[in-house]
Amino acid sequence: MMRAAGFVVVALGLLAGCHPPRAARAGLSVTNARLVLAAVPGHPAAAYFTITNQGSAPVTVTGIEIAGVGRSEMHQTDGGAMRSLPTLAVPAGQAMAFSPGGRHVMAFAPSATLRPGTTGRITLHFADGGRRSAPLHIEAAGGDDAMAGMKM
Ligand SMILES: [Cu+2]
Repeated sequence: MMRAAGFVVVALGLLAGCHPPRAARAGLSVTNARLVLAAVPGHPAAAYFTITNQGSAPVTVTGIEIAGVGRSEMHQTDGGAMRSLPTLAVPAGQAMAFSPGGRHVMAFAPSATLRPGTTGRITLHFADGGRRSAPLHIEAAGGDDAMAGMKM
């Protein structure tokens, strides 16, 4: 019984492609983080940033937390639709961008205290239990609503 359980854990680890990422977080940076509010107050906002992993091991982002937001999810846009990204692996030596039309963080129930021109905070959670925070620039909705036309 113990052996079977151990095998399952190892197999899941291989499937997820995860190595112990603890040491790698030293080389992690989160840059250019911004939250674009929806044109309609209270509608989901979209957050974008770039994560760079200059460590020697891959890291896996397992969740996003944004101060003043009810719930944040990582999404991937595919054509006109989007799907949930439960986790995101960032290989060693690589940068991954969240940008309009691609990966984004959907921020549900943004508080009215998140005003354009102010700076908030975004926190990334990693598979090893670690976290990394960065300043988050709050922006008004531009001409193109990032979420407009998207089908869940
Ligand atoms: Cu989305």
